[in-house]
Parts: sequence; structure tokens; C-alpha cells
Amino acid sequence: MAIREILEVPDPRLKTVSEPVTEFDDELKLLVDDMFETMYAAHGIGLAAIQVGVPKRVLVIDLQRPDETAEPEDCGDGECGHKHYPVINEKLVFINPEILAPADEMAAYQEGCLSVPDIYADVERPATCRVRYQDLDGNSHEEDIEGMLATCLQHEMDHLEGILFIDHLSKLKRKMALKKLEKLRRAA
Ligand code: GNR
Ligand code: NI
Repeated sequence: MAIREILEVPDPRLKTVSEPVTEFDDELKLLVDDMFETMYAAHGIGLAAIQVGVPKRVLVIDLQRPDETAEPEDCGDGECGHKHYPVINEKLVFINPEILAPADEMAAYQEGCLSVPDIYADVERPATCRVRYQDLDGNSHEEDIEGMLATCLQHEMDHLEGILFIDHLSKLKRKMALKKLEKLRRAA
């Protein structure tokens, strides 16, 4: 397993339309393992293969929700000093995903993107949808999804078409977001 480099705007590779996966082989499993490792290291909840420079229709998601039914535990970060609910890990892999039947009802979430670091903005998307996808063995599945999973999956699906969440903002808001990113980079 290895942490791979995450591409950031304005890398032109992020505008690539990714290709369908046809071989469900060990190379694909290695890519998915590396994507999870890279996503966790960057504290993300989802990652598309193109974000690590691989133009294939592969997504990983782990919402890492706090388990509010469990006892809070000491934080793993020694600096922090707080107690936190333990995280529920649910590693989801979507190969060649397609969105079927997006709801008319929309939901707005504040989104961020590992390829547009430290920029956050509200994006409206269908609140629920049905997704058809293949797993690592090439078997097909269909599921109805909602909430944060629906939002995150649609954000990741956009990456497969070369679209970023800032492309959903008005021209002015996108320009302001990219300016802020430049400023943050200069300060770093
Ligand atoms: O880590 C991420 N958080 C997030 C928050 C709201 C909506 C979508 C996301 S996905 C993002 C990781 C990422 O860039 N995936 O492509
Ligand atoms: Ni993203």
C-alpha cells in the first residue's frame, strides 16, 4: 500500500473524462487500496481515481461518521486533549458507477475537495438517487442512497467527468474561491 500524490487545481488532468474499468484484476485492487490509504491520510471522505492521476471510473468513499451510541474516547492526536466518539468505518468502492433516477428534491451541503484544498462552498444536488455500480470482482449492484452518501457520491461522479464542485458555483463565486486558494498557497 502507498499514499499517492493528490492532484490539485489547476492541474489539467482533473478535467479528464475517466475511462470505464474492464479488467477486475490485482492492479485494480492495488489502486483501490492506495486510494483508501491516500484518502484517510488526507482526512477526506471520498476520492476518485483521477485525483491520484489515474483516469479510470473508480471511486472510494468512507463517510467516517461518529458513533454517537458509543462512549467517547481519548483523541488519537495527543495535542487535541478532547474526547471524541469512535468513528464508524464503512469502506465503499464504486466501479463504473451510474446514477439512475436522481430525485427532484434538492439538498444543499457545504462541500470541500481534496483537489481544491481549504475551500468550502454550498452546492445543491439531488437529495437522493439510485446508483448502479460494479464491485472489485465485477459484480453489478443497485442501491438507493440519500444524505451525505448521495452528496459525496455525486461529487465523486463529477470527478469522473472532469467536473469539480467549484464548477457548480456562479462565475464570481468560483473566481473568488480560486483567488482565496492562491492567497492561502502564497501564505503557506
Ligand atoms: O473529503 C471530502 N469531503 C466532502 C465534503 C462534502 C462533499 C463532498 C466531499 S468529498 C471530499 C473528498 C474529495 O475531494 N473527493 O473527491
Ligand atoms: Ni473532490
